[in-house]
Amino acid sequence: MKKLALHWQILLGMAAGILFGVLASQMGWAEFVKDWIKPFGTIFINSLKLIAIPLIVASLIKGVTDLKDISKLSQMGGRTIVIYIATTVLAIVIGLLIVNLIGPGRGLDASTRDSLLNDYAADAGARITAASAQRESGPLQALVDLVPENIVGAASNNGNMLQVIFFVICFGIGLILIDPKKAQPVKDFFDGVNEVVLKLIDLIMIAAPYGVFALLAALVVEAPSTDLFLALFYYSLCVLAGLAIMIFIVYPTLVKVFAGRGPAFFFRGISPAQLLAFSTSSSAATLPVTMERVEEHLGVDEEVTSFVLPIGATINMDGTSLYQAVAAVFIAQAYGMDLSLMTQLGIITTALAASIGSAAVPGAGMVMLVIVLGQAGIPEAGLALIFAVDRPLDMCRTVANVTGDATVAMIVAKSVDKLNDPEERRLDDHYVAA
Ligand code: DAS
Repeated sequence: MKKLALHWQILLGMAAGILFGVLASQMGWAEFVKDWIKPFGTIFINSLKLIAIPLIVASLIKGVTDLKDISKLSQMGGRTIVIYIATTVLAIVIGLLIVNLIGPGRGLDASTRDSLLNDYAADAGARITAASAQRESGPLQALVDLVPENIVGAASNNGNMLQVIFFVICFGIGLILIDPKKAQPVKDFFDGVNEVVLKLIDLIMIAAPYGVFALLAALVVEAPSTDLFLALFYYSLCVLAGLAIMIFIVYPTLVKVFAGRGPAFFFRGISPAQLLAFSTSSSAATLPVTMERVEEHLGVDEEVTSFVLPIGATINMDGTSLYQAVAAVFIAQAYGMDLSLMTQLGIITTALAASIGSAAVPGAGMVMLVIVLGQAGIPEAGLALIFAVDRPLDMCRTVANVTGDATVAMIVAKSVDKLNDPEERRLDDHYVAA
């Protein structure tokens, strides 16, 4: 029997996981799921995160040294950052339009609001502390944080991949500048590492359906009660509507107009990475698969993916920035505050900064939301209002983050004439070949 395409395998794993989670909740097997199923989901995510750093190092060195001259690096880098900022600002504006149009916070009744504030105040407090620690720094802190004092320490703190990327780009530039005879063995070594890592991704992805089964079964068992979703229904609807506009309208349009590829081709290529982003809520864990899909199935040359995608996974979070804009205005509405146009325009810059600063791990977007709230004078305790539904929304905004990165990679590749016709090889055959 012909093997199912990878995205169908993952979808099957997700559906089975959700069904088993519901059954486990009904049958009182929650402890069993937590002790004997959830660990396999954790192992799956950790194996993807484990492979992310070696992949970034090997592919980025290959990508930078293949550029041959540094001017192309700065040209591609500049273009990438500009497009990333443009798509993030667009996402925030879409979020602000939707949340002002629907006004979800105005409908929240006071008793629900107060019970949410009480129930989740402790958790919100912890997040506020975490974020305010990050906020204490000066205006140039982000620049200072770029340069690690210790590369091993930077590589181990996977929330801050930018330091690894910064070091590897410097290393690649150094390789371009030295005697080619001396550089070649180093380049060959990293080419080999790159091939090994890509093969390891194939092997890890064989476990994908089982990994997402475990992740979603555990998630369903641990999900908060449904009445909280009803209380925050309109708020969740605003976030999901905005994310859907980005994922199903904005990105396919950008890919069609600026990369000349149709929506069917785009979604068929990127869907396994989107499903993984949904299941793991982590752009960092999904990055190895995003890179494989964008390279092998969307035709983007490795010179571009190795540069654009690792940076995108850390600083380009369109889904997160849209969510932060909606959440900030929702909380203000719930407190009966009317934000002026100037304050809302200010939210555009703070949500842009907060999404750039958000690490590519689950829940990072909500931690950084405190910066947006603080700047707009919105009570930070309001974080407690949205805590209950954050995880499902995190899953969806991570899909938008990953889809946005793939979109920009295709646009940049097209603009530097590095968008090839992808090999006929379908991913599932490729994985089977592993
Ligand atoms: N989960 C984050 C990511 O990995 C996004 C977020 O928390 O908003 O992209």
